[in-house]
Amino acid sequence: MTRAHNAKVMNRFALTQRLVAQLKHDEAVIGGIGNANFDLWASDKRPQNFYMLGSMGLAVPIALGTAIAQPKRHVVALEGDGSLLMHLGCLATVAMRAPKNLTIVVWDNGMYQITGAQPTATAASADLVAVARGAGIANSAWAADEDDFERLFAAALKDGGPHLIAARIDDEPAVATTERDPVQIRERFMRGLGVRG
Ligand SMILES: Cc1ncc(C[n+]2csc(CCOP(=O)(O)OP(=O)(O)O)c2C)c(N)n1
Repeated sequence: MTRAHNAKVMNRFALTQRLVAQLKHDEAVIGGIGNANFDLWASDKRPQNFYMLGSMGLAVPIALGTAIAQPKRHVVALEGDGSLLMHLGCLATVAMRAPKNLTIVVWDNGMYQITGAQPTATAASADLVAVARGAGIANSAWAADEDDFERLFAAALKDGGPHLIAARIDDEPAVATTERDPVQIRERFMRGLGVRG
């Protein structure tokens, strides 16, 4: 079992591209505020992607609601460590509802990068995989390296969830910024999910 301190430090954009390349069935992907959704936007502008603007910690709650509303569709949440730390309670709710079609990916760079790289608690002592397991998400793991990340994500898409995959990442800034139009983002996502004509 890989632990936080011996997981390889990887790159968020490279991993996001690998993740998107595995999507084949119109899976929904919810990008959390800032870098998580910027790199998702840069990887592929799928209509099933949703880009959270403004508030931290909402990728998992939005993904949970989507997974419950559309149980046949796999739903992926991409969230930074700082944002997940702000909303840790959502992990316990995910475990309690236990949607089989939900995968959470945490990008852990140990900092609030986009607001000036202030350190988060994961830089000191918090281990988000241990937290997720404690909340009741048994299928929670650190990705040891890029290949392990791909393997864990493929297994999550195939096997019953919920799953949480944590990746240690470097401090490279995101490669692009998402369009800042919440109405467009919402409308495209709803069309992508087939709930708006
Ligand atoms: C509720 C809330 N508090 C504070 C902010 C300001 N803020 C925006 S992004 C961010 C840091 C996000 O950190 P993390 O999720 O770890 O992503 P990173 O920037 O490291 O990629 C902060 C503090 C906010 N947008 N919403």
